[in-house]
Amino acid sequence: MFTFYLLLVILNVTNGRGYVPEFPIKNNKNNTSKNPKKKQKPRTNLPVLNLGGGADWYYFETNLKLNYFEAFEFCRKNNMNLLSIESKKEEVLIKTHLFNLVPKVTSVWTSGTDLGREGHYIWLSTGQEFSYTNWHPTAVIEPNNYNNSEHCIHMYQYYNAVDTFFWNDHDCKLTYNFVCEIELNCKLCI
Ligand SMILES: [Ca+2]
Ligand SMILES: [Ca+2]
Repeated sequence: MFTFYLLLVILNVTNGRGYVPEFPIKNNKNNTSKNPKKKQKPRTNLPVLNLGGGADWYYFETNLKLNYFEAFEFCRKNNMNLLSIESKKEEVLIKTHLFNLVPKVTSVWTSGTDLGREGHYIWLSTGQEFSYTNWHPTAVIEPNNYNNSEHCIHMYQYYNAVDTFFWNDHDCKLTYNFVCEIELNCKLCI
């Protein structure tokens, strides 16, 4: 048997083109590089919602209340990211669904923060600066960095109407419900 294998190796080396290992890439049916649709499915065991029918899927955690960092950790552990709100269109989708969860849920963490530099707000999930904002417009002007200790952005219902979820900077250690998301077309997401 050994002699047989030795003969095969010698034939490969001396067949005029040198030894060319032939990996089974061409015939590997599990190779999805030519099948991007297969990669487009959300890979999480949690029940995600395809709000708006686009490429973004969301998970609303309505029971567990965690601080900002724990919420971020929870989403990453489940192959998602803590919510980043990139447009008014996206926010309308989120708050319309949130309104259905009131009064059980009235406040959720987003990935927004200015922990790195005061007043420099980014979505930690993407590293991008805010391109759209919906700060709380009445009573106290937000973001106000109250007591110099508010650096994480949550979204909360001001009064009982669908369009009254606003943003506020708050103490990152407070515990709230939160929203995770999967943006399937997001090249910036971790
Ligand atoms: Ca988003
Ligand atoms: Ca505040």
